[in-house]
Amino acid sequence: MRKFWIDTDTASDDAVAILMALRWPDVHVEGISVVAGNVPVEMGGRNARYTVELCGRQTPVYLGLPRPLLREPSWAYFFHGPDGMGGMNYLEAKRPAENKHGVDALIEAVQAAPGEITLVTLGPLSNIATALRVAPDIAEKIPMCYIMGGAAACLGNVTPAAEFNIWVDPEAARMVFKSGMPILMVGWEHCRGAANLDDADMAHVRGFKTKYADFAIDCNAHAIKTNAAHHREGNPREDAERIPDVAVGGVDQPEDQQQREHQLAADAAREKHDDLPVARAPDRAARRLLPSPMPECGAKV
Ligand SMILES: [Ca+2]
Repeated sequence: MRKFWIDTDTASDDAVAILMALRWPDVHVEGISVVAGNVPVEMGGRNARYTVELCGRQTPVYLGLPRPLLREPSWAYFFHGPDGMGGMNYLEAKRPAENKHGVDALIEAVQAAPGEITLVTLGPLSNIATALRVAPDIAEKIPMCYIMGGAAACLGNVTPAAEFNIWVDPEAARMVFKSGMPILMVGWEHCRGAANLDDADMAHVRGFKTKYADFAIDCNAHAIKTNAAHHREGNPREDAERIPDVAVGGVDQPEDQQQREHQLAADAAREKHDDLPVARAPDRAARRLLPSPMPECGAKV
């Protein structure tokens, strides 16, 4: 079994990514740390715990940093709904969040199994930057960190240059990208096009008639509506919904197609660049990312 650790600001797209990881046949999720991002950390924890319970798992969920390292939080209720889960008002999960900080839990897990735990990040990098600052040795004990974030080869989704996860905490992103940890960035460019579900795709998923399939579409109800309102014209695929966060799918790229670049630099100087923070590829990195299309989903939804 492959061991994963997921760091997430759990709103609806991350919930589906967590569902996929928990249902993936040869993956064991060792733990989930939550960070402030789309929603406050407590709400993200609640959403992650609900998703874990839905999947019938006992995966521990730890709360991490409640805000970016230096900047004020910037929530995304407008997109994911007032609960981050499409306004579905899911019940509180029975199992509470663990009584340990998410950063400590991540460090302990990596140090207990050096070289074994693949890190997947789905939100701002505040937790990961802090973990690397507290325990820099984990950078060489994590075989690969898959980061959903940045916009190296397309327009961003917050500003023309900035993707949300990097924009929220660019200082943390810079620390992570400079840490020496092996990183594969799954940027916003891979969240467009074929990564989106159109109406026919969503009907197909509904056709599975499982609680997982319904959950995957239902919790994204607000995101689907908002996305459609923002993109009334253009490519139908671009109008469709991005479900799930693509970083989990990116992990299963065949090894020989993975383009690894360890020296990406996150440009944290928002002021310097007129509010245009971006995960910036200073050399050839922008052309050395994951190929499209994304792989077929191996998880049973
Ligand atoms: Ca996220």
